[in-house]
Amino acid sequence: MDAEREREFDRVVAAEQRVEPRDWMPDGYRKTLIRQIAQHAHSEIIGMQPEANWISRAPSLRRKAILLAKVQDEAGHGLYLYAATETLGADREDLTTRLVQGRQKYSSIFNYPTLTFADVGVIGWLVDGAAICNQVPLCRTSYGPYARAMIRVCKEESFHQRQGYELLMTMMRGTEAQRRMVQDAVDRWWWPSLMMFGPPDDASSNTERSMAWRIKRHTNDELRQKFVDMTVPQAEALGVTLPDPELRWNPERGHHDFGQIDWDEFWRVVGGDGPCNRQRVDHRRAAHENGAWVREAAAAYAAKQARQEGAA
Ligand code: BYC
Repeated sequence: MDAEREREFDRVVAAEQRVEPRDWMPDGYRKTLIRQIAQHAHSEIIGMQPEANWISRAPSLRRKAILLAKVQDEAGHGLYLYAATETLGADREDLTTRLVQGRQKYSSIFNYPTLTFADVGVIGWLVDGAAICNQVPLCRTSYGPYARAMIRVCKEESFHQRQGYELLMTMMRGTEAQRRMVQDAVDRWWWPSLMMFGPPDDASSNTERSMAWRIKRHTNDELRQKFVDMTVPQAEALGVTLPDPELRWNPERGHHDFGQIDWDEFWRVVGGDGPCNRQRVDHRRAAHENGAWVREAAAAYAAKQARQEGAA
């Protein structure tokens, strides 16, 4: 029976159809999806912190409104993604507990500090740019609820990226001090942005299996290369220098070559020892604890509604 169901699952995946929550799926497929989608959801929620740091200090009402809307979008993305994990049988409370206990990962990128307002622009341009590169192919991922969530997430991420680029363009047309601020932010965020795509293919434990299941549609190195190729002309248009002396066009490969990424730094940050890991997780834990009364009130209200509907 299982062999028959597995054949049907393989057929659906090979035919580029979607696997849906009620369909049979191998345990490993379900576990991999829960791992990846939960990490992705955690990244969206933790990712609210570095930018929210600047909401109260945004330089104008317009920039404050834009930043507020963007950070709210990230919360929405986290919620769609947690909802997608629930369709696989995961429990949201359990996932949050694993995150705050350091038993589940979130993206390395959000463990770096946002030191100036230019960081808001650079996060939009580079971090959201990298996120788009990684997530557009996930609109074709084999699991239906994840693929559908990604379509909306990517539309919103495109706005985020454009707001970052527009912010930086504005600063680059400003004073010399503003231009220096932008360049300093680019210098600090470039390498961590390249690390977002994950370890090199030969050190990526999950890629082969995830590609076979069509959860991932490209390898980490393929997407990283695509991001570099896409970003170089944008940096030129902006008038900033990407901090890599080895970055240059390679006509034979038809791609840009780039320097060696500091993988020791990556693994340190992923392992919990980056500049802001402790602060990010502590803040998340405190927000969860402080929000307990909201969850209790919502549950009490839902129970009351159910009682009233039962009595009617
Ligand atoms: N940070 O076998 P691999 C966003 C872990 S964007 C931390 O290649 P996989 C946002 C990996 O989990 C950011 N950990 O893994 C943007 C694995 O450990 P486990 C979130 C990382 O899953 C703007 C181990 O290293 N995006 O949210 O095949 C504003 C070996 O890696 C990282 C997504 O999550 C990293 N950078 O490939 C606000 C997109 N990279 O789990 C928010 C969906 C790797 O075996 N996720 N690790 O213990 C993916 O596409 C894939 O999960 C990845 C990694 C490409 C990230």
